[in-house]
Amino acid sequence: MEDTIFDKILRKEIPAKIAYEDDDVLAFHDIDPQAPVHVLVIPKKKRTGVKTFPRASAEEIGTYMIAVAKVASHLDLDTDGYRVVFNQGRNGQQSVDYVHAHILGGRTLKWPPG
Ligand code: DGP
Repeated sequence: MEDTIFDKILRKEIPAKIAYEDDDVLAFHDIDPQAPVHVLVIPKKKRTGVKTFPRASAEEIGTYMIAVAKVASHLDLDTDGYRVVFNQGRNGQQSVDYVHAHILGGRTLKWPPG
């Protein structure tokens, strides 16, 4: 698997503003925020994208998704709400081949997305 910028952030080789960390995930603020709160959550066990999830266990993906919700809660977004986005592949505009959940909040978000 190709080494990505998120592998380097996880290894603390390059800096990021960490929002949350536990045994399973690392969450850090997006360098190009699209909302007042824009945090990326990556699993410590690397997966390149959502399309690999069918090859993972329900426990692995369940643990990851529960952690995404925990991070949103930790960011105090439960009351007003938020959006979770996964970009997958070229049409999804995925630019980093390390799976990451975008948590967007802090304002009313538009729908549909572009
Ligand atoms: P995506 O298009 O879904 O692959 O989103 C990748 C996101 O990663 C994008 O919103 C910008 C963010 N990003 C890229 N490089 C860095 C970085 O070095 N640090 C941080 N904090 N975010 C980054």
